[in-house]
Amino acid sequence: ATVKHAKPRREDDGDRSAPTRFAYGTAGFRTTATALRSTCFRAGAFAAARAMAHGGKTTGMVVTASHNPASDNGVKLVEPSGGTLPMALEGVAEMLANAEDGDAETQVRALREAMATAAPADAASANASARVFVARDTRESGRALADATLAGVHAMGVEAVDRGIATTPQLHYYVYCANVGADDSERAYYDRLSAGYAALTERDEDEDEDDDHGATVVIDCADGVGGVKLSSLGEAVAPYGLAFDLRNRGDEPTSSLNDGVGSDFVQKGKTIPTRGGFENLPAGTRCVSIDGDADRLVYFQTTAAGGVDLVDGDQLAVLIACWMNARVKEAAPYLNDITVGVVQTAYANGASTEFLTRELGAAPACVPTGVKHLHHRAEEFDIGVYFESNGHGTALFSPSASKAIEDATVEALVARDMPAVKALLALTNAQRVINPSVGDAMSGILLVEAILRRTVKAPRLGSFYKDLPSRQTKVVVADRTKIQTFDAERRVAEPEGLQDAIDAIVRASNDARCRAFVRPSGTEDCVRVYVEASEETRVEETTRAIVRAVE
Ligand code: 16G
Ligand code: ZN
Repeated sequence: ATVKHAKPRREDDGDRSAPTRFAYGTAGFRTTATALRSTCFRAGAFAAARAMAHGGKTTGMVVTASHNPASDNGVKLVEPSGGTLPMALEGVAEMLANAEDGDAETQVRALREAMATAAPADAASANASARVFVARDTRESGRALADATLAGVHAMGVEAVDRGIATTPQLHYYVYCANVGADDSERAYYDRLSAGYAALTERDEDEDEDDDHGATVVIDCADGVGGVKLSSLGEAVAPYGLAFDLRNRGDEPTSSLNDGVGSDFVQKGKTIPTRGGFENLPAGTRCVSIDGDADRLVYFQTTAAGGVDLVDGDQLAVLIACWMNARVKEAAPYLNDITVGVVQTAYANGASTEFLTRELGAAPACVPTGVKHLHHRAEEFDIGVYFESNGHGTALFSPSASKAIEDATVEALVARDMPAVKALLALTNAQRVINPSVGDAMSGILLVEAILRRTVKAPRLGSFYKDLPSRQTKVVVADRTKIQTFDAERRVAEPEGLQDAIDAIVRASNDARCRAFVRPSGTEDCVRVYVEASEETRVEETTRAIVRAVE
């Protein structure tokens, strides 16, 4: 069958005759579902080529457009480590996706031949063991696009495994397990996470059982894949006293993916989901919203006025990093030179940055928007916690930190230093709750719930610091690529004069805590303006002035 290459949305508004290009963007190829068939076929072939290039490993592809509308779709590629595509290879993937129309099959044949000549000696054996796992979210277009992907993998002579419907982090986890020789089944995923949760929340004999009434958390599943998957996870954790009350599971006539529901809606609008009966919950109810592929989460508490106290990614990073840091300190005599570091983006509320700097004794690292940048930087820490304000994030333990924790546990046990043993076991069990490949909403919920339950004076979520008022605004311009930034998107390099204008506006606000930046979106045709200040009105004035400067 020949696969037609339909035209995706054009990025260049200027020259109508110029070919439209697919860009890998901040998180994979993403556009209207109908334009994606041939891209999926080629991306499948590319994932197969990656499996071969690694000498016959398993790679993966997820068909999803995350928090975007139901009519969109996209693909994300997964490396054998379970991680995302190395940035250096995005260009190659783009070349393949943008190759001339009509003959995807010919190009795939060429790619296949190129692979064979690149490593002629072991090409045959690499071919034999190479595999690609393909999964999709619940979008209607998913089945056909997964089929196109599987066909692309087959065209390379590589085994294609249809993993059905899965969250993005699940598929990453399956790929990771397949390559380290661990059980890559869905069952094993729930078993690992729930066993980790059980171990992390287990009470000692001398602790008062009466203190522990278990916990219930209300979850807005965004009418997406989380609806099904969280119900399986819920069954696995129920015996350990954690109950999920799942709303917006995508199984009702009114269900509509990411539409007035989900983490993007709740975080951007600072408001409760429009469906799922959140308005009827008692004030102070602990709730979570995830997105359409379950790789991000934000918490919130309902307020008496029907609003939300948002606990965004910045707040979650603080909760997790401070908890880890406290355990590291408790284990201090046995666990030397292990530091907990946090990675943020320019969007992180200044109050969170100040708080973390004080608590951890060092300023968090700041990197450009997009999970790949945060993840990469977090790997440089012993224990690296990263979150975007929008809820993408996780905690990473370096291999040497994991080893140091193991060794220290033995030493502390020998010394019968039980408080230290307890702290070290908590760090070990936290690693079992955490999906080791990528940030994962399901795993994040278990970690946060366990931390809240294990902390004697449980902090009210979101009570660490008070957010500075802030605002994000979209500005549509003729050509957003004219704006170039540096210093982790905090400063504009081009067009000339714009940064000076922003600086002058911020200075004129006469507010020492006023901060602003401008960056071109990586996912939409617009420029984003972020402003924070100590007062709402200051934020508004400053935003208005900067928008004028950008236009
Ligand atoms: C993508 C990114 C997200 C980022 C957002 C920014 C991943 C998995 N997703 O959704 O991290 O916050 O883009 O969008 O990396 P923007 O460039 O349009 O502001
Ligand atoms: Zn997502």
